[in-house]
Amino acid sequence: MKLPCLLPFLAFLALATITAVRAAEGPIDAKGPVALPPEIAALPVEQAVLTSPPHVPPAITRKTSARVVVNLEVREVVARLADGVEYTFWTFGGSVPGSFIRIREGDVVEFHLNNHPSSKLPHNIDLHAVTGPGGGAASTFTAPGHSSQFTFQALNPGLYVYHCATAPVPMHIGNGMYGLILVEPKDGLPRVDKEYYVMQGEFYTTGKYGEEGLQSFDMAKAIDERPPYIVFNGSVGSLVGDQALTAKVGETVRLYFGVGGPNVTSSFHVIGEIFDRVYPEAGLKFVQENVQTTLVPSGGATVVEFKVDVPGTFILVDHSLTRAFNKGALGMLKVDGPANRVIYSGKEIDAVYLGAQAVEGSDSAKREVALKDRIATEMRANPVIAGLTKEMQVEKGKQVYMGLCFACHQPDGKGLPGAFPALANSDYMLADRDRAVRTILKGLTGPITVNGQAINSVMPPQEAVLTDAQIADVLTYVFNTWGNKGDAFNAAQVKAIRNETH
Ligand code: HEC
Ligand SMILES: [Cu+2]
Repeated sequence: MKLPCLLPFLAFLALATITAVRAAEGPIDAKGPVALPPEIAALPVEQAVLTSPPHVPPAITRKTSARVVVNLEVREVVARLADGVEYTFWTFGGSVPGSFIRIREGDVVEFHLNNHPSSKLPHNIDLHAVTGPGGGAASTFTAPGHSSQFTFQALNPGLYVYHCATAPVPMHIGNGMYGLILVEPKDGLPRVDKEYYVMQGEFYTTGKYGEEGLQSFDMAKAIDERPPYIVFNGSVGSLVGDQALTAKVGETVRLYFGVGGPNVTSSFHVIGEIFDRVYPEAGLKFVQENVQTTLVPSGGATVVEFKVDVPGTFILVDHSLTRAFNKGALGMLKVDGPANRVIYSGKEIDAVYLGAQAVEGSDSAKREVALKDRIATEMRANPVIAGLTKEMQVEKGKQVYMGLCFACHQPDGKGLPGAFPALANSDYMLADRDRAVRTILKGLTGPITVNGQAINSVMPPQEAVLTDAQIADVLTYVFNTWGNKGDAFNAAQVKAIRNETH
């Protein structure tokens, strides 16, 4: 279903919501600020600090209540969902999840929901921290270019989800309208070294996972609960590489983790760590210790704490693992610092193991390769497209290289003396293109000389790991990087060598 054809439907539902709210609450016309009792009117007023994920506002140090003013802006923004994939997110504060709000038990919150004039739709907010109709939704239905205000007192400490509750609610949540609000207990939380904000949510795109271009919301997939994407912090890769969470050995890390949904629960786990403490379901009264995986419901949250004892990369996942490895629910925590060989030895032995040689592709995968070959042949006839294709292959090949080859040949292609030969300016590689293809497919053993350096080692075969296209891409990359120059490789060439008999 495309957005334009949904609009009349939405307008109808919006009207239906207004009508429903009117029925439940009387007229929704703003009544003007409620006269506050003197003890509340006398509270000191402060502006809430809001942060976008993965950041968390500073801990609250005051020991008494305040009147906290929250200004949250709804914006509809086009942003990256995955590489080459864009999505029109509806956001609280411009990010998915929305801005993190931090208040203290007993605070009186003056909440302003501002809907940006460029928004196409009305929105509201249901904060699970609110005691009152709709968690605030009944008082915050806000048209584009309007602002609503209501006031609530935070009675219960805990970490709470907030979300848009405008019809159709699953669509508003499914487009990214959720976030967390922390109500700190009166005595505060124990001190930790690092705090981070992570939320899981799924996206029901019309296209399948990875299908490029601007994607829109697919209501049928949402009803069937078949999301192509299940991600942390609003996109695939939001917490990997340069954007990974960080900590130092010896530090204690606290994660505020929530699930926006709209439907899918999370088996939240950090690979290589044990949660020293979990506040189950994010009530802040009871602590469970030594937990491997904690279940977080849709529209729910948890708080986990752990000390990081050894350096390395720890992987945040939904332990329903195809969600992590095939749909995006994967993040990283990079820990720096000295190793502790007693707690974790590191790799003790590395022996050569040559795995299964070739894996049969499915019929349709083969057909896809054949079709891609035909398209490639057609495109090579066009010099402009051929030039662009090569550039694209270099980019795709770089991803293959950085996911696999770099570990041995190094990111700069210079190799490691005595262990891994150079690919940058390699006379050996550049001299024979077919041999380069064969090296990747079948591996390479025995003595060779690269730029005058003798080497006699083992390169594992990649024919079971990489497709013909990936091999063509990675070779196009290494033949056109670090000063190397050469033509593009194509999948047909690789395929011919893959099938050659000796
Ligand atoms: C596990 C380590 C390892 C990985 C991963 C690896 N190689 Fe190699 N590669 C080697 C070693 C070792 C040699 C030398 C083999 C020998 O001594 O006969 C080599 C040789 C080569 C050569 C020929 C020698 C030269 O320097 O020109 C090329 C080309 C090459 N590798 C490319 C790649 C590409 C591209 C990838 C990724 C698809 C890759 N390798 C992945 C270890 C590796
Ligand atoms: Cu909304």
